[in-house]
Amino acid sequence: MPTAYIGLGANLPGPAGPPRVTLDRAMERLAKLGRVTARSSLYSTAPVGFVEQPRFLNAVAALETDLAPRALLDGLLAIERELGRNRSAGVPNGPRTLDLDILLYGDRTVSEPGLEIPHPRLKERAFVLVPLAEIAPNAATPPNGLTVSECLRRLMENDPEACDGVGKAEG
Ligand code: PH2
Ligand code: MG
Ligand code: MG
Repeated sequence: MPTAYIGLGANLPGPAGPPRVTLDRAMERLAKLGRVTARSSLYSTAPVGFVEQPRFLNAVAALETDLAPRALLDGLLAIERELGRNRSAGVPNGPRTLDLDILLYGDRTVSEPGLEIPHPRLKERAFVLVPLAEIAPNAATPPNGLTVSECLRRLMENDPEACDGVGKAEG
């Protein structure tokens, strides 16, 4: 069964409560889409892309799943909606109650409308690579097979400040 790596992010309160509670609930819901085999620590991260918004909480989960990529995406979007995601408020990269992204799906690449795997910005984003490297440093990233820790090392080489806004959340 393939392992998918799911990125979780939140920086607004939702119906479940503050971002930390939303991420906990999201982890519970993920277990209905497969078997959660690892979850990273929670990280407090400076917003990237659109900076005038609250800091995010980010994490990554490993999910062994029978669901095909598109069905997995549908399941993730349903969890986002259940936990208060409102896409009509849409500032690109703006604040959200919950964002669930497929980062990797085994060694597959997928390029379809609305579904790009690996996540197209995976290698640029310390808020994703740091928690992913915590649980899966040796996972290979298609198409060239670079490991996650190698991607993080390259990001740090190109931008030594990339990880400055990323730290483990307290508590
Ligand atoms: N998500 C974004 C845009 N910017 N910044 C941080 N720190 N964490 C995120 O999850 C995040 C972001 C779009 O999905
Ligand atoms: Mg995202
Ligand atoms: Mg998303």
